[in-house]
Amino acid sequence: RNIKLVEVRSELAAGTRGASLGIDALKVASLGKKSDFFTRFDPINVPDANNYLWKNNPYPHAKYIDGVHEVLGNVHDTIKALREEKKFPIVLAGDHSTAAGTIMGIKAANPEKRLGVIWIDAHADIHSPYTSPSGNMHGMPLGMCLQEDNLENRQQDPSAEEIEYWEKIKKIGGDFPKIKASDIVYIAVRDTEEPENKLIEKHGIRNFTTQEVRQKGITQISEEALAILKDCEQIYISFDVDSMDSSISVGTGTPVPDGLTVQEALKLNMELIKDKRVCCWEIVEVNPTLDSENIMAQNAFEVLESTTKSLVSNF
Ligand code: DIR
Ligand code: MN
Ligand code: MN
Ligand code: MN
Repeated sequence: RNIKLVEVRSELAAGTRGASLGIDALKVASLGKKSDFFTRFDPINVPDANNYLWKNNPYPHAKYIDGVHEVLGNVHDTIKALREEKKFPIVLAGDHSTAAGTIMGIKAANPEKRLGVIWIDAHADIHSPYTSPSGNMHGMPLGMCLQEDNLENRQQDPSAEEIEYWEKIKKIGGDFPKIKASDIVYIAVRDTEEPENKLIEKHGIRNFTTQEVRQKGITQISEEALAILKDCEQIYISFDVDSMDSSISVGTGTPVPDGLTVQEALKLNMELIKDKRVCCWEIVEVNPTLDSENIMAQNAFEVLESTTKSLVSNF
């Protein structure tokens, strides 16, 4: 595969500051492990909009939505261009909202191809400004791609300006749903809110729990996950490092217990990425400011390096 490394120093959409430093923490981790991983790539840097952090932010139900809109547009443009060149983007990002830009770019490059998503995360990230309890937009990327407001389970009252930006974001890459809810597979999701649960139930979105991963083993879980996406012609894998257990996931904004071990996460990604339909892989939410020993980045780097090696035979 023709890999292109993409760096997105996003952080506006996380609840805790510092995720934009995650990429550099991964690089520090690679040096500690004496790995030549980063010397092999000439990465593309997607412009962030972190200057919005110092602007007035009057959007409590969709925090920094003006800046998030700008970053997602940039991510979309980059990923679309790479996919048109048949490149395989490996995306290193900060907060998880960027995954929506990635999905929109993949879809825009090949609108006729049905796109499946494997979402490895402690969280379902399927909120909208009408349902999010926090207003943090890293909890909304799948809602953006589905063009799903989930008004039946409305709990918030976003302003006209917030809604205007939300409508613009959902249209990046074209005014249509980029994926079908039934083409989402969750792995290790274990911290959701009620409006999300209702949507997951309504669409019958499958979640493979940590316990199920452990019981059935990586090979079987991968087979089952890919079988759910059997009618999809391309697959995107999104790896939020908080899918890993909170004992490992110190350096991330929202750690949750009962998650995957590093070995489980690593083997899972290595196995899934072997499917020829997988066309993009993304790792997000490393935040070294929460982690004096840089443990999170070291573990995340192991997953990144092993998964990339699994993608190319002669690494
Ligand atoms: C929570 C946390 N569901 C929210 N989401 C996170 O604020 O929407 N996603 N941390 O990664
Ligand atoms: Mn996430
Ligand atoms: Mn998460
Ligand atoms: Mn409110």
